Amino acid sequence: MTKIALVTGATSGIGRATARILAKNNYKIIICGRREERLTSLKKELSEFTEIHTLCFDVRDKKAVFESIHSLPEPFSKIDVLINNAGNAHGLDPIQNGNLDDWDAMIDINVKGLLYVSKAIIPQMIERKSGHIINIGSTAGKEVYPNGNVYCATKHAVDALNKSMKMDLNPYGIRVSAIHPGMVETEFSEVRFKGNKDKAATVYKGLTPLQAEDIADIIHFVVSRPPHVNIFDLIVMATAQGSATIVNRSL
Ligand code: NDP
Ligand code: 8X3
Repeated sequence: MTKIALVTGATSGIGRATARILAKNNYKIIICGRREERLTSLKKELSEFTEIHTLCFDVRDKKAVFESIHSLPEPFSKIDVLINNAGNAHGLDPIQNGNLDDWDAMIDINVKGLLYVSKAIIPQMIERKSGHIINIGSTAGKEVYPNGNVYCATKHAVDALNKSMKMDLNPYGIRVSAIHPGMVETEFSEVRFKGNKDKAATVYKGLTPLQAEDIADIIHFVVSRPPHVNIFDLIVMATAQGSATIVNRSL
C-alpha cells in the first residue's frame, strides 16, 4: 500500500533530496517549508512519480503548524512517516558574543518547531498504532565544538527528544529513529553565515563532504525496513571527517 510521508524543510538540502527519493519509491508526500515557490516547483518536478501536497508554514508558528496539518485533505491526512528535518544553524560565535536573535531562531526552529510538528501528528499515529518518526539530529547532537554552543545544544535536545519519543511511543508500536549527519554540503552553511557564499564554501573546501542525497538514501533505507525493525540512532560522517573538529582536507 502506498505510504504517506510528511517532510519538513523540503525546499532545500536533505529534505528536498529525501522528498525526491521517497517520490520515486511509491510514497505520497507532503512537502513543507516557508519558500512557496520552491514547494511549487518541487511539486511540479515530483508529480510525474507520485501525488504531492504542499504545506507552506514556518515551524515556529504554532498556530500555522496545527492549522496546516489539520487542514490536510483526506488522501494525505493519515501520515505514516514524519521526517522532522527543518532546521539550521544561525551564526558561529563564541558564547560571549552570541546573537540573541540567532539563539532564538535555533531554539525555536530546531527544537520547538520539531516539537510542534510532532505534537500535531503523533495523536493520529497513536490512534492507528503505527507510524515512523525520523528526527534529523547532527553530530553536533553527540559532541560540541568551539563556537557551536547553541546549535549543538539544540541538536543535543533533538537527540534527547528522539530517545524520549522512542520510550513514550513504544506502547503504540510507533517507530522512532534519529539520523545524525556530519558535514553535508547543502545551503546549511550559507544560512549559518547569513548568505555569505564564499565563507560557506570554505567549510567544505578540500574535502569530499556528504551530499544531501547520501542522507536521503539512508533515510529511505531506515523507513523501508520491515515493520519489526527500528533503526534507532545513526551517526553518518564523510570519510574525511574524524570528529566535529577533525577534518582531513586531503580526502
Ligand atoms: P538547508 O539549509 O539546505 O535546508 C534547511 C531546510 O529547513 C529548508 O528546507 C528550510 O526551508 C527549512 N527551514 C528552516 N527554517 C525553517 C522554518 N522556520 N520553518 C520551516 N522550515 C524551515 O540545510 P540542510 O538540508 O543541511 O538541513 C536539514 C537538517 O539537517 C537540519 O535540521 C540541519 O540541522 C540538519 N543537519 C545538517 C547538516 C549539514 O552539514 N548540512 C549536518 C547535520 C545535520 P525554508 O527556508 O523554505 O523554510
Ligand atoms: C551540521 C554539521 O558540523 O556544522 O549539523 O555541526 S556541523
